[in-house]
Amino acid sequence: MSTDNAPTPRKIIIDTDPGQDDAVAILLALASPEEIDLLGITTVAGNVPLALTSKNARIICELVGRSDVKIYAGAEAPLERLLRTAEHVHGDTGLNGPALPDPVMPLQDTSAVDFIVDTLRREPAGSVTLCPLGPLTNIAMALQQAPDIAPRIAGIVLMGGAYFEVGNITPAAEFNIYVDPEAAQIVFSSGVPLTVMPLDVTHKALTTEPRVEAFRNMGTPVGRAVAEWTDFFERFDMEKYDSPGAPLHDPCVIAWLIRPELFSGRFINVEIETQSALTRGMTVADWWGVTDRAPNALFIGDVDADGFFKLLIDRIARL
Ligand SMILES: [Ca+2]
Repeated sequence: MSTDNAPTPRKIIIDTDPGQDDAVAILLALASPEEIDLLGITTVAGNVPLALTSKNARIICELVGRSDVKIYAGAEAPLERLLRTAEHVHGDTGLNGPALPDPVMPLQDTSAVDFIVDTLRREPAGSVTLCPLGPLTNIAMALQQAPDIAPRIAGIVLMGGAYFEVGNITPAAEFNIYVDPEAAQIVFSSGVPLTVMPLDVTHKALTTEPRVEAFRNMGTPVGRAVAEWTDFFERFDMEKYDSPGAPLHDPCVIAWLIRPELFSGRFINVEIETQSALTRGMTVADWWGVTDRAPNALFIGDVDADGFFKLLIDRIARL
């Protein structure tokens, strides 16, 4: 096959709080070198505290023999709030499910924020995409510390927020935005092109039994780990939502980079509620265009779930 017309893989940084669904997103990226050039992984406190998200990111990379991936620890707490975690969903380690060995690969000495800033200043403008899969603390800190990076970011493709599905951690707010709404406000007002994967779309990407079996039936350690991760957090979501499976939130971000045609949404204005005790962290999405506020985000609303899982299964099977 000629490589003359092969597109250059997109350079990305994954900012993450693993999390079983974060793990699947990272694996999808590592399994997709044609489309994705993973420059590094930055970790943030979210689903579990930073020490565990930083450990889990290394466990995930080592599971697939990728101890060469550079992993940078980031913020231990939100900008202005106490950390709220989600062990009730993800388990006490954040990565409950299969028994996996403690990692031996090191964390990098550089902080996550410095890595993000340095990378964006070093790489050609418009060539690096940020992929936040947790609270937006690191991204906001980078934008605050180095405002010059904003016009150099190709885009931010993030999992967070909700409109029609409203909240999962409070009646009004999705977890990632709720944990650090001030950081989210900085990101959503940054002027950087945003693509948002809210609960509205992730709740359509459910881990039904045949889909989980497809992972299990790969007969590989990675396929088995993905099935067991999914089994673990599925219990919580299936009971909560009375649904046939759990939403696989974070892989939607990486899948969009690889197969954007699987998704559809609207380019709209999205603002973050930071003041109200009742609706803190709500993504106020002008889906119906009832304000004059300028659009700032491609807010995804739908996904071809079968196509999404076919992509996931095809790619994870490579690992
Ligand atoms: Ca996450």
